[in-house]
Amino acid sequence: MSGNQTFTIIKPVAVQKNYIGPILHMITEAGFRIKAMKFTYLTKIQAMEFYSVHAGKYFFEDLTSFMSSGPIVAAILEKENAVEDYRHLIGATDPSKAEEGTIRKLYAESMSHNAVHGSDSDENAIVESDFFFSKTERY
Ligand code: DGI
Repeated sequence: MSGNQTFTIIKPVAVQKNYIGPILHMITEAGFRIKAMKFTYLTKIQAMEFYSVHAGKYFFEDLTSFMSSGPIVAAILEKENAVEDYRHLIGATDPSKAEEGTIRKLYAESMSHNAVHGSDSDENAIVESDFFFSKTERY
């Protein structure tokens, strides 16, 4: 994978509220191309592995329970400067601090139910994409 890709998850609460369409629309309108995508879910153990960097933090139990509470959409997105531009499109982790027009400002409920995930570095984009997608599942 090149540095032009990032990885995203549409989180359980956003899927449950029928925001998949509007969120994907914002993603494609912003110029990202979808290179891989699946409707899937995380078990509790998989959620703990995916977010292992946060193990031991006070919100880890809530975070991993939430992320394994229902279906999600996982996707690999491509665009020049993908990681940084996607972090800008999704907005701050805490939606009350997210800029107007960002995905989290529009569709997130709270810090822990913040609608979407976006990789925070090129390295993590690779690790996270590999967590969900095999070679044959990518274009
Ligand atoms: O990359 P982000 O999702 O913006 O943020 P992150 O990687 O620092 O944290 C991953 C997720 O963990 C985040 O989307 C929501 C949750 N989280 C992070 N910090 C806090 C938190 N949840 C609560 N309740 N409180 C926090 O301080």
